[in-house]
Amino acid sequence: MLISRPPFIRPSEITPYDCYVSRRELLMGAAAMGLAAGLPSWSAEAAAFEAIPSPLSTADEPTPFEDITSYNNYYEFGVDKGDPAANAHTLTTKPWTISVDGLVARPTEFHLEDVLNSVTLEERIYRLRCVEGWSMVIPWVGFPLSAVLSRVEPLGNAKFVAFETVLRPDEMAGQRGFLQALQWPYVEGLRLDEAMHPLTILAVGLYGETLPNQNGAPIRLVVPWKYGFKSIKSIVRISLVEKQPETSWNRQNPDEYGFYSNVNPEVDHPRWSQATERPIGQGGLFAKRNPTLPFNGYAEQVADLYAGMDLRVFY
Ligand SMILES: Nc1nc2c(c(=O)[nH]1)N[C@H]1C(S)=C(S)[C@@H](COP(=O)(O)O)O[C@H]1N2
Ligand SMILES: [Mo]
Repeated sequence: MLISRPPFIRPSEITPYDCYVSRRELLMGAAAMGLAAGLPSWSAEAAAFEAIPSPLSTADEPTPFEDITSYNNYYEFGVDKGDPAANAHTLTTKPWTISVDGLVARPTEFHLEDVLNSVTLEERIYRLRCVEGWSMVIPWVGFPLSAVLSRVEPLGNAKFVAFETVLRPDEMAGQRGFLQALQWPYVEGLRLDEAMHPLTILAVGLYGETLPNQNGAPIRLVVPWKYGFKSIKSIVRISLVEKQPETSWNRQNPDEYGFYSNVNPEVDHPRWSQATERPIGQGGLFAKRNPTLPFNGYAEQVADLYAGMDLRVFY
């Protein structure tokens, strides 16, 4: 079962969304009174996810849980939007270790549980905007990537951060066989200042629950001002490097996908416009399209990172 629920409510009586809303209200009230740390756990599994609501969240209404967990991109489990929900249960996510290495004073292999015990989990409601023209608003549970990076002490010559997804063809159907959609493992990268930005998080849950496998369990990146494909899933390695690292989609199709991948309504994808987006979970294919905002609505916080750069060249 992907979802843990309070033990005293039968699963048939609630949806995860109802559960989330009531717990969120409880936490909001508790956070306002400075009490969040003292709340009772709902269950052993959910105990880690008494996340404190973050002021960095958008005020937009979250996309329904069912849509967030059934309309996915995770090519290790197939190329259709429904494939990850159908196939990703084959990935073992416990135990899980993440190597943080490269140009750092203290290269470390972290056990995920140890990381979770040492950080404050926050609920961050961020917009995920996909290059194919759809968007979702997702209540992630996570913590700043900077919390992990500062622990390994990046050296002065570290300029970029490279990320790697697990390589496990035995457990990932899309990594087996003849026709490979991408080169494995899936890799991504950020400039060090982008990686250290407070909006950049590692997510371990959504809607207050453990991250479902199809959404990148047990730990995935979320960079809210960039297109969804930068948000690499099921991370096992984070390396501090001097040169701009390779990224999966750029390697596959460099004309369509650049290293920066900032959401930019003024720069079209070569095959379609990026000016509007279709919100998932609001009336299907007939939903009203919304105008796409520069940096996905986070311009005030992140535009400075790109001062003086021509974002048509660095797309
Ligand atoms: N390892 C891995 N990470 C990945 C992908 C992938 O295929 N493999 N797809 C990316 C793309 S294209 C998108 S839009 C987002 C989708 O995240 P979601 O399924 O949680 O909405 O994950 C990104 N991270
Ligand atoms: Mo995507």
